[in-house]
Amino acid sequence: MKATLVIKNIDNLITLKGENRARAGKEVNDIGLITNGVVAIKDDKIIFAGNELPSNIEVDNDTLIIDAVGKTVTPGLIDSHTHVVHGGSRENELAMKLKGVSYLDILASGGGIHSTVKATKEASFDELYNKANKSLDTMLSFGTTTVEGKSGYGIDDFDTEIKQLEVAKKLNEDHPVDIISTFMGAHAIPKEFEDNPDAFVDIIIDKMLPVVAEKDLAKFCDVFCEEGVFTIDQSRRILLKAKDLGLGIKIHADEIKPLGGAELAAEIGCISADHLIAASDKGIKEMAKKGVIANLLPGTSFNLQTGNFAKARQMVEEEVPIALSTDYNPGSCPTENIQLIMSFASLIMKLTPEEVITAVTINGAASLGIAETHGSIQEGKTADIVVFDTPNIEYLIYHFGINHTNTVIKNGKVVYTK
Ligand code: IZC
Ligand code: ZN
Repeated sequence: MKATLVIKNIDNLITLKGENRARAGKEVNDIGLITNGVVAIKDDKIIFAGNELPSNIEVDNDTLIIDAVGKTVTPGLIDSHTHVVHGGSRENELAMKLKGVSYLDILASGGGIHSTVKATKEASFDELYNKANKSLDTMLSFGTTTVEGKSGYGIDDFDTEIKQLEVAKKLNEDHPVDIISTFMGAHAIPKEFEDNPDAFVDIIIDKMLPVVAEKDLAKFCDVFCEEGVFTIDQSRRILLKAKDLGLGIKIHADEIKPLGGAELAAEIGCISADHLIAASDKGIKEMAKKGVIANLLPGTSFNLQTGNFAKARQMVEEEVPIALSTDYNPGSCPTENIQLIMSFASLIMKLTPEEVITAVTINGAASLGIAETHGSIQEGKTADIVVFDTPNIEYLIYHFGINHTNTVIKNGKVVYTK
């Protein structure tokens, strides 16, 4: 078999070798580290990862060779919670936030998500496409090879919800980074439904979700379950309908107020519950029991300026599998930089480098239902790989705030070099 690409002399090759599923608890300590490693790729698949190329793998003049001496190689990073397709920006909220006005107060007064809804409605398909395309370029430069992207800036304007999902679909076809779409019409209560939010929930259930499922516009459905947004009961109704229609289900749970979102995620079988800053001890235990992935977003905690972060160590002790994402959005986490999130996860939430790397690779893949094909460097899996210009993963996390990416390989092709 002839290799099309070989990465050789890798100081630290982090394979995440093991079963194609989310990892939790102590098993996360084993990230499949190989020193002085080599990876061989044929077309878009990994054909070998280990110490010495076996004799049945041929290398000739057409094989691209990358020398990774002094470098660290990981699976392509997976950013499994973003709101990447949106119009406008919200830096106008900064002055208010600095004065102590909270995220939920800004939302309740008609700003926040509502201002992005307006900007997204007003933006053309091409404007949304070009803006998100630029963000994907930035994400790729930081080592992200797959992102999840949510709708939710049309809310009751279903055409805008569909426009967002179609932009994501086109970008998935055109851009090297894969986008997996989530329908999130239940992102805010539209002003017209303030006195009767259940009527909007009915519209999502009866009018929107069936179309999203029928047109195959999204793989997942998500709800912003939060005080002043969607209640536990409303979230349950929406997500159960989505599940019925064959969509995977996710939830923005206990981000700010402890409503019991973690418990609901366990009850109805969400693949992930995201944020969890205010999750209860009981909710964490129930998530562990059901294997719900905790998708933690420390960049959002940082941006909300409350000083509250998810109880990541407790979740690890309870054996909840953990993913980590940027939550890239214009309001509560305007950054595409997953490496910064990895540093926050370790320096603030006290996750170990092994826990962090697992969270942004195989566990991120599992939270998107793609662990069979993505998230680890193993024979037969998709060749999505990052070469970092760092001697080890500790350095990648500890030397924070800069871009350590040297080379990104997507589907077996070099798509970014420094
Ligand atoms: O635009 O504020 N938390 N949704 C829930 C967001 C943040 C995105 C936004
Ligand atoms: Zn979010």
